[in-house]
Amino acid sequence: MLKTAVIMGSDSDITKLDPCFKVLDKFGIPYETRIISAHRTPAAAVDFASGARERGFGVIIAAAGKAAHLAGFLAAHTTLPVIGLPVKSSLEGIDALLSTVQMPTGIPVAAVAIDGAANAAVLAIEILATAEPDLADKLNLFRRQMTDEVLEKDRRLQMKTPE
Ligand code: RP5
Repeated sequence: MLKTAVIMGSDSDITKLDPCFKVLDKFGIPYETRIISAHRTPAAAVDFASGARERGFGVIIAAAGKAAHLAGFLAAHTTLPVIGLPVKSSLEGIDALLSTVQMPTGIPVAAVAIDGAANAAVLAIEILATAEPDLADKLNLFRRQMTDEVLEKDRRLQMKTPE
């Protein structure tokens, strides 16, 4: 299976990525994690993105806050799909969200919600699953479990609520 790269702009982002790691682990996805900054280590960002496909990566998750250029900067140096994860670090994360999604035509970044780390992982898995039928089966099971959980919560609520 192709690997997933999880890149964060600063070590201060790492706790925000816990839900992402949890989902990747749950699905048995091979991944590598790096701290690479579009602003503080731009050469490393170019090096990583430009060589990522040859090194066996299929998708890149890029988490950054503030003027979050990491996802876009990586996307500029690879044709792998890049998922931007805007981190709430200042201005409620709106700065990072807009910096992540407002990409020029031809260099897209697929963005998830502010601090939406779990969904970044789910989206990465959905991308990988286009070439991995077993992974698609696991995603279907994951969806069914979510559905069952909500139905069960609703059933319990109905039992508590007087008619
Ligand atoms: C971004 O600026 C990082 O991704 C982080 O979310 C934010 C603050 O970084 P530090 O100043 O804490 O290193 O580049």
